[in-house]
Amino acid sequence: MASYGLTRRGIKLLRFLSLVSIGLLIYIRWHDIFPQPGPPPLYEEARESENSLPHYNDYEHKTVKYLLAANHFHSSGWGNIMQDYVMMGLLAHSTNRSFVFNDYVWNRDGSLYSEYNGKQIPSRIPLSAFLGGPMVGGPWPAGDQTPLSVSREFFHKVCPNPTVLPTSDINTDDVRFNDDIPASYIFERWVEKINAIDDPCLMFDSNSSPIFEFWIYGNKKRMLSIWPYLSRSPVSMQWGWSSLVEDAFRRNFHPLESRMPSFLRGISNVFREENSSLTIPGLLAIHIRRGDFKDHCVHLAKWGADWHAFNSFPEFIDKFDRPTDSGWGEASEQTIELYNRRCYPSIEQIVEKVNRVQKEAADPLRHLYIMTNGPTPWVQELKSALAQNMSWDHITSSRDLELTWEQKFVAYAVDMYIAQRAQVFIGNGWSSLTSNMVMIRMAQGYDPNTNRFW
Ligand SMILES: Nc1nc2c(ncn2[C@@H]2O[C@H](COP(=O)(O)OP(=O)(O)O)[C@@H](O)[C@H]2O)c(=O)[nH]1
Ligand SMILES: *[C@@H]1O[C@H](CO)[C@@H](O)[C@H](O)[C@H]1NC(C)=O
Ligand SMILES: *[C@@H]1O[C@H](CO)[C@@H](O)[C@H](O)[C@H]1NC(C)=O
Ligand SMILES: *[C@@H]1O[C@H](CO)[C@@H](O)[C@H](O)[C@H]1NC(C)=O
Repeated sequence: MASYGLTRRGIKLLRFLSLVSIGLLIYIRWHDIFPQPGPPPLYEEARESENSLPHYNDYEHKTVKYLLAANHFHSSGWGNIMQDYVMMGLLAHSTNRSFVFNDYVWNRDGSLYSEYNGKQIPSRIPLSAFLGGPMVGGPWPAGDQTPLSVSREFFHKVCPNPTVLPTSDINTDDVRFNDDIPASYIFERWVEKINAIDDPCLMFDSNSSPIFEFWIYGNKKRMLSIWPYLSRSPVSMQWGWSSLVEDAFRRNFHPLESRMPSFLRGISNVFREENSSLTIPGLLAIHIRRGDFKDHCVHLAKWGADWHAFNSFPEFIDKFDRPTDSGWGEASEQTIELYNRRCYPSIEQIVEKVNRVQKEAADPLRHLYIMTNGPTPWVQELKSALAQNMSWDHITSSRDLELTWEQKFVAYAVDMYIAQRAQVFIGNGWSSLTSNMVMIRMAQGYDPNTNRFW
């Protein structure tokens, strides 16, 4: 080396420059591949693999019992869709039937694309673009003999003439609306009914209402009764996300753990292994609902709405005592103010809460992830307020994620995966998206004290 006249410092500089150029190459390549404006993706690869799962061969040649909840929610936010999938997965598993999974359907009219907020979106997305694990055909835990999940297409192939049940068989109006009928009662009646059916091919009528309708998830008195079943079920304990979602996380999140400049991130990401079931140490994830919640929170105040059941576990630190002066479309200024503080907090109120939670945390919180559907300029403002008030190694938000075209349309699942693994999570009590994450965190053994609310 000396013959080239390079000093030690020169060699170091050369090494650094070659690292930089590798980093730059990877960076440029990503930017070539990722932005792909055009029609929304159709997730052909995910669909292809859903329709050719390894157990299908075997299942075509023996009797396997199936349950298809063809009455699942559609045309709704993912939060509500996921609630239904959790409960139907639980029902199938509890009756020892193969869970038949279905797309996340936005539009049932058979179209490829729909319009939402002036933008094109896929009319349906295969469930395996969101989820991994047993819900989409992965193995149940060792020793669990429940048949594996299958796609709707496979079900129709092996079950050309299924028994079709209307849900009104058990979900009478009294069962649906009676505040004294807990979700566990409804669940147990369905387990009994399904267990008494011999036909391996069973589906709920696609024109029926879902068994658990949206209001029951917002009723802690009724819904928390399901917890003894749900908390011990591999459906929640083994809840997992797709490789599409995990990849997005891996690519964007390893930089959190390093102090590398952004153009070098590629190198650290490519070579890191990730254990997807572990807490991310030092990470505080905060869910800030914006957009439709501006009006929605006032509406909730006027109707005196309570938090979602799974945001209301009695052991949680943050609780919501419903004010008694609202209801039937009327609320005082004071009540609206109270709802907004918990449901649509200002930047100042967010800073105050995050500051308090950071101080109260058992272990230091050094990284902050802001999950939100808020507009980018507002998120920027929030980020600088949080950076000014507290000391963080990193602050990242949903708006900063680098996502592929396919990942863009499941971005909220990427956020949920991050929330699921955060050391501490602050959520919105009225959000179904928050409540799903809190429920999964509870099932997966996170300390209840790590689930906080505005
Ligand atoms: N990326 C992202 N999207 C969000 C977030 N919160 C809400 N959204 C979007 O808003 C919708 C919320 O509707 P839903 O899932 O029903 O949850 P809820 O309205 O909070 O009960 C989601 O499907 C997302 O499209 C977030 O933290 N990140
Ligand atoms: C569930 O069904 C499978 C056959 O599909 C059977 O082998 C297993 O023993 C059953 N499990 C229970 C708990 O009944
Ligand atoms: C991931 O962590 C869990 C919990 O500690 C552990 O059981 C599992 O074996 C780990 N998986 C891998 C691939 O290291
Ligand atoms: C941060 O905000 C909290 C609550 O609003 C306040 O009490 C504290 O003084 C602020 N700290 C700094 C350094 O600005």
